[in-house]
Amino acid sequence: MNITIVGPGAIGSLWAIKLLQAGHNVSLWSRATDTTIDLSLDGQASLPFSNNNIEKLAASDLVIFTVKAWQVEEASISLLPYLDSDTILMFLHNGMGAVDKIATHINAHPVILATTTQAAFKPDRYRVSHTGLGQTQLGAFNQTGQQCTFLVDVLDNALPAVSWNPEIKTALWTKLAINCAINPLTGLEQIKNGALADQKFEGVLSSIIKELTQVMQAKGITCSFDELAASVKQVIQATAQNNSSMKQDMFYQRKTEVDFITGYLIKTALKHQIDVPVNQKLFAQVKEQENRWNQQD
Ligand code: KPL
Repeated sequence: MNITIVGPGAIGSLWAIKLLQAGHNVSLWSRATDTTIDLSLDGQASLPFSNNNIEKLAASDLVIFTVKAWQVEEASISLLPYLDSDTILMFLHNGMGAVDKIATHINAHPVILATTTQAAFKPDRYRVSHTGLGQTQLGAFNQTGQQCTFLVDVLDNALPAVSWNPEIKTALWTKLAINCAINPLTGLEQIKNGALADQKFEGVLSSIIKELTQVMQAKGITCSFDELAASVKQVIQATAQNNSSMKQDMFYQRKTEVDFITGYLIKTALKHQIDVPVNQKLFAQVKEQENRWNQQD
């Protein structure tokens, strides 16, 4: 297939290399002005990718957006004029709500939502480390997206395990819950994910998860406090050595994804008239820091 990866950060670069190695024509679209970008995975020989090539973009059968949630709107709308309506658009990022915002612009295309537990790290622009094996789930955002189940084979062949989830919203909400529990706390405290296993975080984590359970149940998602708490605990253990994406963004004083993580939870809670004071407080604390950096610029 002809595939373009938009936003080759750690996860995007990992997919780019794996898809190229699986025999696909893969190109990149990024903020860098270089026409070629060399990427090397886990110390292997570098592979050259063309970057920001309009002909390759226009010939894409599949465009995978691995930009941050807050970049989805700008990144996708600017590229749509170059794409055929049968080009499949796939979105893979933390948080929820970003794709809903652009639904009317993209609905002519088959659209796929994805979530992954693959872990990758990019120490610099050219090197990628695959730091944890995980699973990727795909699901349809719209009706034509439902005809794209064949993508499971394409992607699984390149970077297993990939599966189709007819209830992708449930998987996205579960990942959102994990991010609501881990990201703001690790960002504000500047600690690794594993530090949240300390007893001193038990109370706050339990309150975050209680609020999440209420909102998810109001949305019709089948889940219980115990199940969510077990998932959060499992991810804290499995990613104990990780610096969460929000910890890194806050360390480098970059814009975070909090609007699409805790912010999305708060918006949904409001619609269902559910109080989420603990998540609200964490949201306000992260936003306060973001606003402070903006004022410094
Ligand atoms: O998705 C993550 C993130 O850092 O954004 C988790 C699952 C918390 C792993 O670090």
